[in-house]
Amino acid sequence: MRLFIVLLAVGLVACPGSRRGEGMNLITPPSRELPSQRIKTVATQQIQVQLTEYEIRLPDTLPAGHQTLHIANAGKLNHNFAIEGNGVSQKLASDLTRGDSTELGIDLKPGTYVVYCPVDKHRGRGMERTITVHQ
Ligand SMILES: [Cu+2]
Repeated sequence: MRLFIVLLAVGLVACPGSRRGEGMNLITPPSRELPSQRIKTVATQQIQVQLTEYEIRLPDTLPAGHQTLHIANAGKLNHNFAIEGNGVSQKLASDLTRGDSTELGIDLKPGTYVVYCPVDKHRGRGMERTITVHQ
């Protein structure tokens, strides 16, 4: 932002100096491209998680930051979703029944996390994954 203001100020100052204003047309376009390229990095993502017997489907790697997990029970039994690691320990307040879905907001820091289903013995039957959060 500061760079943008400086370039804009230079463009305004340079304009009266050049008699026909042609110099300003050369300077202005680059100063507009810089800020718009930076805005692209700000994005809200929703990560899809599917729970079935006996598997948790979600990406192996997730980006750091505040993420929203959309968690759906795509199986027949009741399932839940827990995530632990890097000081995080969260799970859904209530189990998801068949066909049910919910959202879980979570702040992720870079590192390794374990996600699993805490219902009955589902974790030992395959509902456990290790995921990596990258910068
Ligand atoms: Cu389960």
